[in-house]
Amino acid sequence: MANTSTSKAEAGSSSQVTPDMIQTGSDIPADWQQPRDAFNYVRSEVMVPMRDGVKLHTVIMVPKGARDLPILLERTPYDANKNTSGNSPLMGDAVWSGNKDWADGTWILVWQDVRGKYGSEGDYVMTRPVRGPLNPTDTDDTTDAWDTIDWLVKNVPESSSKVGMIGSSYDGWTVTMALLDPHPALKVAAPESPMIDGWMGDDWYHYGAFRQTNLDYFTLQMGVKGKGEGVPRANRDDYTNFLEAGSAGAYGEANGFAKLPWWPRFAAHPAYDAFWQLQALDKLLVERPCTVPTMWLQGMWDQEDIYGAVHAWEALVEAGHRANNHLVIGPWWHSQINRAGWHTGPFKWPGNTTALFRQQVMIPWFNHHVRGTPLPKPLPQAMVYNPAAQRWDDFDDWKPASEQALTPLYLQSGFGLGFDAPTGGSDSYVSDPAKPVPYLPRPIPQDLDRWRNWLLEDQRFVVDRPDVLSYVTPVLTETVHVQGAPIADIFARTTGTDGDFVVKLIDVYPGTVPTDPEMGGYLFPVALDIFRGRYRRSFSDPSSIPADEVQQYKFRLPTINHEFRPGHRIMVQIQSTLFPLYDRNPQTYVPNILFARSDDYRKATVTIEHGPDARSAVLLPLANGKPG
Ligand code: PG9
Repeated sequence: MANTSTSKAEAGSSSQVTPDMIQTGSDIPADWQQPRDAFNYVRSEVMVPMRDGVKLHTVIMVPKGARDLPILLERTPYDANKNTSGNSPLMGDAVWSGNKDWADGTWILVWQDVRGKYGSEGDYVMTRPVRGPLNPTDTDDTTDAWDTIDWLVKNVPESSSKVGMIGSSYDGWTVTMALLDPHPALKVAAPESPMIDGWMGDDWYHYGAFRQTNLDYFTLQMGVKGKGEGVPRANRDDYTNFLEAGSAGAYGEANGFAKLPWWPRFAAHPAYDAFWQLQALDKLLVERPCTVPTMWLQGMWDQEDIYGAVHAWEALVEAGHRANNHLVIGPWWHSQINRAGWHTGPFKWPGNTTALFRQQVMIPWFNHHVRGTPLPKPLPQAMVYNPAAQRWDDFDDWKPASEQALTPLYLQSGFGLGFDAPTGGSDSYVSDPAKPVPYLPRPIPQDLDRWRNWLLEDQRFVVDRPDVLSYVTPVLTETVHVQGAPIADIFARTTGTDGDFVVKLIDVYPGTVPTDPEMGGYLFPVALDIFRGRYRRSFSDPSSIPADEVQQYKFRLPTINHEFRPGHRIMVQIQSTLFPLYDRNPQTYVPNILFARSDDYRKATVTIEHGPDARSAVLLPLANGKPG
């Protein structure tokens, strides 16, 4: 009984509602801050005013107790908060991988959203052209960088008033824009895989062939102010998705592109007209050269912006500005410099190539220019990784492609390849737009890892296709070292009135590689690119191809530093499609391939000539001259 009465008393008090139990407003307070006393940095978000009154969202991380520190600035369309949102008390843990080495307490780190994206005010314009004919406003990313640096050096008391800029891809483009009229406080810069010319060889086109898988980027970037969605897919295999859509234009318009202002502006300029010419940053850099020490950096297998850094550097060198411009080509895919660099495609490197480069070369060089600290060794004019030797090669005499001496490696009868001039012959294939050659083994889902590594894909997956011609040397008895940009020089006939040419320079590994068994027989494409035939005479004025007449297709392949070793062979592959990355050429001449109709796509017989008057070749810049 005693037990029962106790329970009743307890039940009575616990069933009573007391005032502290009742919450009347929201459980989320108007303003709450996590205590940050233990943090080793102070993070703030500010709206920095530009000259036209528009304010740009800027995140600043200052190491606690900092005095007289340089500022590292990155301007991005990809969300300044995203790179700095880690909630760790340690600055190095709070930032993304690309900044960890910089977050050691010796730099003030600043990220800014470009105009119109994420937290920034104003209108967003895709890679906003410089002020001038394409941009009638008073601002561009050159003035925005200038105004930002001006504000930072006046308003961040812990700063030494010296600024460095880094950033990859679009962010490399913003670094390059800053260099067109640099603020005096900008002391050093590294455009990493910058987008320099969107038509010639970076994100949108390669020599006029449209990179249609980038259509996702249109909706991701311009669908909403923040992060948009890519284009929805009905099939797991993009080969099917793009084939079923027909043209790239039909694909875009089926997915609501007509309402994106950039689409009609973009789609009306398939050729290299003023729209593209006036945005080409290599040309603008030469018109407005600066003295800021600059490291032009890119990946050797940069699947997005393989053209930009090397062409910007070459243009500046050709114009006499070698002294303050350096070139770095690392063994990396696009933007890998900001991630781990232990391996790339099938290659395992002797160490973390990106971290070692950042820690041993890049950051000491930045420190030298903002703090005057001595360099462990001077930065060479060019550092180009040598993948076969697995080491960096340093050059103080690396030549722009225009100054290269070239040795032809000729296509020969019987699908041979060699340094002796061919005696004659030709080979044909049927290019069928209904069965284009895939750029990766199918299925081709949206897979970041496969996309990043596609330029290193083993080409055995296409070697047996009848529409892929493969020419190969005998087994090499001495090293053939290609140092520079190979040039494809192809003489061909087609039964169509337009057509594309894809040329791949391939290192054929021996059948077995005891030290690395997975490389046995690997067909490693050391340099490849695509060229749209209508532009063979002029990039700005396309012309139809006269059916069945031999024409020359001459175009530059990506820059390499590759040793073809004894026991290996060299192969050249030629084909007409690289799908669905590149849109299909209908092979009948139409005004704008983006809007080709289904009955424009026709089979064509393509004939590759090998001499004596039409000697197709790949012209090689050889480090040690012609072998033999
Ligand atoms: N390659 C991307 C891009 C740069 C500029 C314009 C469009 C796309 C990027 O990675 O930022």
